Amino acid sequence: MGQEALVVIDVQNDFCPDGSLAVTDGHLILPTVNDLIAGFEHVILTQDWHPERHSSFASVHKGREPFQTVQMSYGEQTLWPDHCVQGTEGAAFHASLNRTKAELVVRKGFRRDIDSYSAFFENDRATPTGLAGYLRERGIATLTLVGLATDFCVAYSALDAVRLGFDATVRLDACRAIDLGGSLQAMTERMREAGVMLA
Ligand code: VGL
Ligand code: ZN
Repeated sequence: MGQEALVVIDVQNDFCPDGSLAVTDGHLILPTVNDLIAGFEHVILTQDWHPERHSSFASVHKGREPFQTVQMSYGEQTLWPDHCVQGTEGAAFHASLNRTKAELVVRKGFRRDIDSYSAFFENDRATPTGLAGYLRERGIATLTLVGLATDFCVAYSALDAVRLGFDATVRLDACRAIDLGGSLQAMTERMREAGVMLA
């Protein structure tokens, strides 16, 4: 079965109340996430890390508003408020997140022309972040995923994890969703169908 790791997705200020892409009650997961961190031998964090004027920001698309979708070279892309800009307070981890034990921080979304929801692949579903190779080299085969947001970065990461042959469990009590047009239910179903364990 190999080793197990906890993957903590995007617990950053911009996804918490008062952040620019606030996830309702996002901060409420912190006690549970910190308890899980304490119990895992291996902990990996991801950090959404966009350059200014990133192509996923509605502000760079004339006449478009946040939460609309546009067609990109790699497919459909939801447009977001500016968020998690490299080096800003919004991109920093929430102050209550216990990151002492983190063995790896995966930054993603740092290429201006492509977004990256998943911890494994950018939104073209083909450009790897390097996480799969890192886990395999370290003999880590079983993942528990938590964080923000359930229906975007957590779900895409979990779907890629099972596609790549990892065992993946999402702890829904340690996640919160954006829920855009039914995306929470849709992505929960996709995860279940794909063999992601939901706990
Ligand atoms: C996320 C939208 C845009 C997430 C990141 O962490 O779920 N969602 N960037
Ligand atoms: Zn983002």
